[in-house]
Parts: sequence; structure tokens; C-alpha cells
Amino acid sequence: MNRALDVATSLAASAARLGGGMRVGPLGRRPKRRLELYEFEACPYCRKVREALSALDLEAMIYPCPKNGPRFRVEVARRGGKMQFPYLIDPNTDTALYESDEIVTYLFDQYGDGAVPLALRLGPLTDVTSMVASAWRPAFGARYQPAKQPAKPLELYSFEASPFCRIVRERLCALEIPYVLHNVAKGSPSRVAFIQRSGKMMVPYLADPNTGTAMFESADIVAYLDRTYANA
Ligand SMILES: N[C@@H](CCC(=O)N[C@@H](CS)C(=O)NCC(=O)O)C(=O)O
Repeated sequence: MNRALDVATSLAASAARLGGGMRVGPLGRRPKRRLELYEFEACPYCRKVREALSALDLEAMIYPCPKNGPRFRVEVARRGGKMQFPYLIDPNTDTALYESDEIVTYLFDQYGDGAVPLALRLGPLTDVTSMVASAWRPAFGARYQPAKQPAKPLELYSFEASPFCRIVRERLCALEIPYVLHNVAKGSPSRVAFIQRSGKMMVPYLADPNTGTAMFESADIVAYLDRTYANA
């Protein structure tokens, strides 16, 4: 897909959700230990959870589970008993949940003010708009593409509504590369530390501790991931 079409369809995906995952809302207590999320980018139910993480300014360890992915899908079945996504683990409360609505409610209870934003509590309408978002880019972030596994997880600064971040998340997902997701949506208190680290407020920003690489620009990041991890 050419770059302009790539960005346009990714933008359309965000528009379908009316910018859900763009802005931080009221925050509650912060988790001491990082949340873990098994998901895949093209899954509309996973998107709801990712929007919640952005709105709540939460970090998560992301284990991408593209279809046919050899690693993390089986881990979900082993840990939770079935291969269904999203699957969230909160080591702070020893909680493990499958259903997206339950996960979203849980996250706003634990780490927000208890109120789920309207766009995430419209039941079937929330699901349908999230499906429309996925439908714009059905071929991306859904299927596994053989890749080398990094020794250490990568780090991605992102927020759910950014079309450029989506393009990078899709690639990480297809290659089944685990990463720490740092959400820095608009209004995020985490932006201060991010700017100190990266030098400016722009996402996506990828850091790879395996190679000492850190970079902006979605197209460059995708090219880097392909060059470094995709099997030829
Ligand atoms: N009601 C569940 C539905 C979850 C669901 O159907 N997830 C799909 C992915 S979008 C799934 O796990 N499919 C099995 C697979 O991908 O192998 C929820 O809201 O979390």
C-alpha cells in the first residue's frame, strides 16, 4: 500500500471511533506494576481496551497475538484457558480478564474515576464503530509474518487515536514483537518524561534496547522493524 493510502485509511480508522483514545481523562491511582495485555491490532474488542489505556494514561506490556502467531497465542491459552483476545492481566490485583467490556470497566474502576467514557459504554454501537475502524485496514495487524524475536521487549510511545502510531503497532503485531506501550495521549502527565527522553513531543517514537536504536517517523520505524526483525 502506498504511504498516502496507508495514512488515509489509518486516519479513517481513528475517525470511525471519533478520536477515542486521543485524550487523557480523569485519573485515579497508578499501578505499581505494569499491566499485561494480549491483543492484536485489527481486533475491534482489543481496540476498546487500548483506547481505555490511552484515556487512563496507563503503560502496558503488549504481547501481540496475530493469527497464526506461534508464541503468545498459546501463552494466552495456557494462562487463561482459551484463545480469546483481548486478555488483560493486572499483577497488582491478581486479576485476569477476557471480555473487553469487563476489562474496560475494570480499568476505569481501578485507575480512573470509575466512570467509563460514553464512547466506550454504548454497547453494540461501541463494538460496531470499533469494527468499522478495523475494517479500514483489515489486512494489517491481523496475521503473523515470520520474524526473529528480540531478546528484550521494544518500547513504543504512542496513543490509540494517532493514525501514525497505528501503522507502527500493526507492524509490531504482525511480527509478534513484544513491547512496552507508553501511552502519551493529549493531556498526558507522562509527556514531560517523554519529552525529556526523546527531545520533542511527537509520536510514534520507538526505542529498541537490543540495538540501541531510537527513532521517530512511522515509515522509518516500519522500515527499521522489517530490516531488523522480519525474516527475508
Ligand atoms: N466478547 C468478547 C469478544 C472477543 C472476541 O471475539 N475476540 C476475537 C478477536 S476480535 C477472538 O478472540 N478471536 C479468536 C482468535 O482471534 O483466534 C470481548 O468483547 O472481548
